[in-house]
Amino acid sequence: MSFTPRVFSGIKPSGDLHLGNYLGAIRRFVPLQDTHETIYCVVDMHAITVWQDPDDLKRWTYEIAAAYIAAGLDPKKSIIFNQSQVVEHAELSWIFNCVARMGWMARMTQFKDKAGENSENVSLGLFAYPSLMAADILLYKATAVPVGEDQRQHLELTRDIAKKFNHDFAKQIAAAGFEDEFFPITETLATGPAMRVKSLKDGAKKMSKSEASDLATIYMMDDADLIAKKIKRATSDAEALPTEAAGLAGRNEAENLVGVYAALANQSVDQVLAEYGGKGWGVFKPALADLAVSVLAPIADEMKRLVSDRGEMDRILGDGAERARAIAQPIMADVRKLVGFVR
Ligand code: AQP
Repeated sequence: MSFTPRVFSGIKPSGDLHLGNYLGAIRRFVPLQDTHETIYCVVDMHAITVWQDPDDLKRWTYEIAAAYIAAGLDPKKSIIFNQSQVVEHAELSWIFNCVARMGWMARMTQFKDKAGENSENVSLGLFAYPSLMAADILLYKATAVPVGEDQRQHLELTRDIAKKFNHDFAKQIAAAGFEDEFFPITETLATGPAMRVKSLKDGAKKMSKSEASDLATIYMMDDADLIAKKIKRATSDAEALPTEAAGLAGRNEAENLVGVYAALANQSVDQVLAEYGGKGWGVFKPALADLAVSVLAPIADEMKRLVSDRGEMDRILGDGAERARAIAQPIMADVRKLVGFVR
């Protein structure tokens, strides 16, 4: 069956946006709006799977929508909205809760990481998170999802849910005149450098909104001095940079910083090492700081301008939600019929 090439992705308003969100997700959203129908969501319902202060939730929702636009998304081309404005996300997620298996969810490494020792005491929503994510994507029959490396396992689960739904309701799908598949088997777009940006303080951990140490994370709204300070103090090692990518093996922190440089400069890791191989951190870190500031500062300035105009942001999110509903509602109507709900 052929599906309209359609991209969906989202970011949750659970903290200040950081360089990992930018390189792993937002930056890669932009070129897709010229080749696909694109839907970019601020997934506020995901954010509340852990406690969020309601004022912070609102502020971060506006900030993420502003970052999308400041990074180059055009709200006329891309649909930009916040998830809770389209109630069908919740409805489809409930149906998927009844399709997905407990064992599938229990295997999710992100749940294990976030729940830690405390798994009896976290919200039921945190456990069911991947089912809501599958609903976000399949509500629009999205064929591709750009995400960072950490989301790969959740995308595999989305495909498992789509396959099981297509299989469980195969008779009804055929009777309704659909070809063999109702939901597409969505592709994960997660290739290139900096798909997993690491903490500046620990090359084994990913950079994250919920990191305790402020120096470990470069935030989109950091000013130039702070970015330079964080990069200068980033953990590195005693050796000079290698001349080829293979020389980064086993050097987590070096691999991370070179990968970030490559992504920010739109170069390959080998190109970066052709320039900096043999040089020390005293040369590389200031160059990386200058590059990071030159890319991030204009985005931060535009984000600040946009968030100060709440009226305009509400208009953009409201318009996006209306366009999202226009795609989602007919698909949801089909799902209800397939499942056997009477209306
Ligand atoms: N460190 C990262 N490197 C590359 N990509 C990343 N992403 C997140 N961190 C990195 C990508 O950003 C998108 C949005 O992520 P999210 O906010 O919805 O969830 P997350 O992955 O759980 O992000 P955080 O920052 O770690 O948030 P908290 O700490 O609140 O859980 C996704 O495409 C993700 O891959």
